[in-house]
Amino acid sequence: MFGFGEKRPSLKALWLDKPDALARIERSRVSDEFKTAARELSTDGFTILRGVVDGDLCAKVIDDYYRYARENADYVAQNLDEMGREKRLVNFHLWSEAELAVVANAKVMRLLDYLFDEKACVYTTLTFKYGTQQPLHRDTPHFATWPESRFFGVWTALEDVSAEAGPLMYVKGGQRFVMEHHRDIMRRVQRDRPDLGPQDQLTLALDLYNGQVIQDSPSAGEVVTAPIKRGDVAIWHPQLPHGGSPAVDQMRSRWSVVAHCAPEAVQLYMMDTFFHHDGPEPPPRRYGFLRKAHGRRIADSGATAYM
Ligand SMILES: O=C(O)CCC(=O)C(=O)O
Repeated sequence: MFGFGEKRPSLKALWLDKPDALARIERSRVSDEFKTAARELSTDGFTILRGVVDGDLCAKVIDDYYRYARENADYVAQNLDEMGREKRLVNFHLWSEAELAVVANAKVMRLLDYLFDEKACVYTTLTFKYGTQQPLHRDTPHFATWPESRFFGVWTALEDVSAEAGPLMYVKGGQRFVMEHHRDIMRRVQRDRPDLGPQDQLTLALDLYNGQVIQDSPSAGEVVTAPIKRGDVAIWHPQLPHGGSPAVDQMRSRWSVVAHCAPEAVQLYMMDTFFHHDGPEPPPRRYGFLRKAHGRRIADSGATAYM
């Protein structure tokens, strides 16, 4: 029986989202640490593995970033925000071997294999020097999969995160928050705004989707911030509303890298596909792989660039 507003579990749901998930975790032949992580992801949508990444490796990523910034000084200068801070850097793991080692961490990847029940790989990364202060959002429109929910955001702190720097925040248990279906949002936009071109309709659909997450998801659970130290790795469920809390000190660094991970055999799709693709079959493949690093396939998902 499923109550009003509850989502009927799909046959293709991630096993963590199925009604027998907790029993399956107890039966699993994995470490207690992995069981705890799976349990927290199933109930809260969020977990932290403490001290998984070596502190010196974290420091090396930051050193590499400064080397990159020196070698690309003009490009960096063109990518500052209104306060003079660098924007987020996409795919720095393709430039920095240290960052590649962070995002392909063997223990984290083994945990993802267990959570996906398939071999995991790295799609893209974002490296942040400062807190993002991003409003609560779901990642799903930007990392859509067929079957659904084959994605984890894997966020590593490269330094201890100060409370003033805008720590990660999330809605506890918010992965279960039921909102208007994204295809219905798009149909509504197409019906009500035929005057807009396809790109503007897409932007409006995303705004409406994000608006529902910001406005309504906090009623689904407590909004909490995560205390994270250098070398800790936070993992969130693809449907978890999360973001960056406001930074009291805007110039305080909050070095971190988030890797977007999926099973090797499942592709990640962007928001045009998320809002337009119908049916259970996946759209055509859209990217291949560059190489293997640390035993993991690394997707050919674009150059190192600010965004
Ligand atoms: O690092 C943060 O503050 C938030 C990151 C985030 O929300 C994301 O990468 O989706």
